[in-house]
Amino acid sequence: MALTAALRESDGIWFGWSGETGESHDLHFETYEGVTSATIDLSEQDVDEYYNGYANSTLWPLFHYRLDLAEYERDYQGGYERVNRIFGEIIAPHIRPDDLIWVHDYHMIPLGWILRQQGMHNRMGFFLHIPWPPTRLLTALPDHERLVEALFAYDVVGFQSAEWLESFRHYVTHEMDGTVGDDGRITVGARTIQAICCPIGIDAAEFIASARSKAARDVQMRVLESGVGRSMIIGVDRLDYSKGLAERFLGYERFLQKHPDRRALVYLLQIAPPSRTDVQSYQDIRSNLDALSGRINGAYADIDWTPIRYVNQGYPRDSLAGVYRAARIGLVTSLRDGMNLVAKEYVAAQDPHDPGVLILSRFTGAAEQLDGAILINPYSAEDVADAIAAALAMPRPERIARWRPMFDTVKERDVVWWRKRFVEALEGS
Ligand code: ADQ
Repeated sequence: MALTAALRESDGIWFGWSGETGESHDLHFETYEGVTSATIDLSEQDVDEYYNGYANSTLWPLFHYRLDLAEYERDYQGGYERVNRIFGEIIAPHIRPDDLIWVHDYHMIPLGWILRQQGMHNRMGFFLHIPWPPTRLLTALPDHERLVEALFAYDVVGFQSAEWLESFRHYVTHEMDGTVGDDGRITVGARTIQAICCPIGIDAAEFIASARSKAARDVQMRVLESGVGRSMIIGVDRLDYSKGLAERFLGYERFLQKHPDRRALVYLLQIAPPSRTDVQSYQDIRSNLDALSGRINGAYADIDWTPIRYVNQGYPRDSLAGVYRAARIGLVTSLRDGMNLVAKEYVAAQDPHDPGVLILSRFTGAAEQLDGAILINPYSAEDVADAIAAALAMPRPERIARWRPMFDTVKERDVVWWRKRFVEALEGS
């Protein structure tokens, strides 16, 4: 979504995995709403080793500080490098000498290096959507040097927050004998690259318009009517252990314990569609949350009140906008998150005259930008419970005073701002 407008304007091509399995690596071209995509299928072994394996069972947990969940298998690493090589060899003949190449996320770190090996001299950039881990965690990855060295094939490397950029610089200066110049450029050996902080935004104009659409208003009314005057707390996340969903439920439970008089005045709507269901740790989180929500509802529910409404499906964007607008509190408890766009969507969807309160984990990239939120430590159930109590009691003038600057940031630093900032750096201007 973030790249659609950029690709349309620059007549660019989106290249990647089709999401399908198949034995041939033929390129399929497709044009939809002015954007051309070129995709290939991957074999089952590729998907196991590369996508479910190295990308989502090794790099994702490690980069989200979950060393306990990271799995190291040589086959996974081999699959990751093999599939990146396949991507590189297939796309190389379609690249013109003056094309800008923008590679996205942890699945594709070595792609730039592979393209350089094919003789490409194009300007190439890489953007990491997830956190960059502290050096001492990253060094637990076998062959971490090889992975980071591959990033030096790019001209520009972008991070979501100043914290992730700082961790990257720390690694480069401590593990690679690199130097950071006064202009922020990083040199290792003969290569100098630009590493920048470039926080991603949402399509704010579109989201604000969605929140005012008839579809959103209908959903907002439906939600408000079903809540019969109770304040709603909203959580929207892919079912992923990095999102701190168990911590969210436990923090909310602590609030219910501490404030018996306010119990029936509030409820939590958690929307969490399953993701990466072939990976064991994702199956575990699902059963853990089913049990936890069942236990909390069993312990506190009354004949006319259910404390947690837990929904495992996706919704269209305008419906989500209506749900956000109906919520008195937006609750984001990620244990680590590169950015967290849900926080920005929640802010964009609010009624300017009566906005809700954003409670935001300090461990998200978004926390660097949204300081009008109540910032919390999601590992502390007390902290989450106190924030819920404070948000429910917050008078309207304070809610507006906190929300307004966040709204301005979400609007100004939107997806267009993000894309321009990165592409300008990539063009070398
Ligand atoms: P994600 O981990 O997927 O993204 P996030 O930034 O919150 O996390 O984006 C999720 C998106 O999915 C939001 O736009 C949200 O509206 C949508 N979504 C979630 N549940 C939904 C549902 N039930 N129905 C419909 N839509 C739903 C990764 C990184 C983040 C980073 C983004 C972008 O992990 O840290 O912010 O990339 O760079």
